[in-house]
Amino acid sequence: MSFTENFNSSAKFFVEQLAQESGHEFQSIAEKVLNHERISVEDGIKVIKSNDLPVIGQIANFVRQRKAYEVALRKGFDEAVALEHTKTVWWNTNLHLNPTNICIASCDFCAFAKKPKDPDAYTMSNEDAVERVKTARDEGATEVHIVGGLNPKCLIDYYADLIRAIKKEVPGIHVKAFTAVEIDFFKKFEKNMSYEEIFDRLIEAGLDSMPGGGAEIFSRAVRDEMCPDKIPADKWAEIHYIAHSKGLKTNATMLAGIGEEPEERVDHLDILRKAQDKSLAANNPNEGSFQTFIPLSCHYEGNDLLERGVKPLTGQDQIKNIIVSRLMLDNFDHIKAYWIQLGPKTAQVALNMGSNDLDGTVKAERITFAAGSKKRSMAEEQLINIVEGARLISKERDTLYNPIELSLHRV
Ligand code: V47
Repeated sequence: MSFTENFNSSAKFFVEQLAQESGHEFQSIAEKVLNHERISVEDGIKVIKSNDLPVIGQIANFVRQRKAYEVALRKGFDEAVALEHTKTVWWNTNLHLNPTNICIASCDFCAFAKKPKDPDAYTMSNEDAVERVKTARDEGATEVHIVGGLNPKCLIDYYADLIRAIKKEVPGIHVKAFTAVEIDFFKKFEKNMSYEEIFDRLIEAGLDSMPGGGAEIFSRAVRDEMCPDKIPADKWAEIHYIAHSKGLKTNATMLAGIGEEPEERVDHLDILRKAQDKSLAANNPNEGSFQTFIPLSCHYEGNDLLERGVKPLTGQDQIKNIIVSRLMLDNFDHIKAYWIQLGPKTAQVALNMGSNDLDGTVKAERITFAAGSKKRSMAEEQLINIVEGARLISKERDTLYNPIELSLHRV
């Protein structure tokens, strides 16, 4: 029996109806979605430019439900569990660790980075960083998410030692670390090492997966204006491809609200969709590929973007970024509503508009906090309340989306 025969939801009925409404502006997108056909870049632009949230939100909600069902079956769960996953929102218990804020890059939106002589500049010692991970583990963390500034004093030796020390003291923790921008930075100082060798070294030290930062907006024009030092889209994608070939799961992000046009957001998603096609076709060990997409929303304290006339995202824009990413990224299993940047209430709305993940407890977020976010950590009960308030089922996961009760990383 097919998913659509077996699965009932108002989102499914809505999309089926819409697919028959000849003349409706979203009829052909509904038809494509029902038939598992990929929507085009032009379709994505139509969605992102629409203000009809109830319609596009229901289509994305249907896609979220169907994707959850298919992913569950692919992972070997039975039909009953797959149906439960159509109503499930995942979250994890995690720690964000930023070992250094010293950064030689100059990204106009970033309020976290400091120059070496800045009184607020810091670099953590190995012992200090490990202590933070130990404390987080004692509080239930299954993951440490490590990213830092581009600091010429914190290169591959510093980080390999750090990961090794973390794994020695806290063996059960999953280490998700380094953006593609950092991997490229390490390589610049290791002239004789290839990206492959950089990954081999870090994996040997204990690297388990990679986060999705540093993608910003792939558009060359916006990159040149906002973050000229950052590696271009093809390099970012190449580094993730190599990580995938090593059997790592990685994530991908898009930072919106930095002066880009809606079309440039859809192009960004198209680049990611093609990159994922390439990795999936490669049949990598451990299904090395992208796992989750996270639409980010720029915050403006500590930068001058608003003074320069950049238009901040509205709540509607934020939800549309969730919707369009769920519709465009048909080959990504998960779309994250990153509550730190959306705020708990918008994140809650996103859960019935395409997202199936909230990120986690996070504990000590610094990057968005430096730019003005109000909260940098959340208790598990609050995460559960957000999910249940959206009338969905809350489930704790590990980094690789194993339900916590089945996870090797369980505390
Ligand atoms: O790469 C920088 C962005 C990213 C600002 O992979 C800003 O699971 C908002 O990548 N306002 C870091 N955003 C965060 C990130 C992330 C977060 C959660 C989960 C995952 C994951 C990844 O934050 C940076 C940059 O794109 N950023 N400055 C700012 N002012």
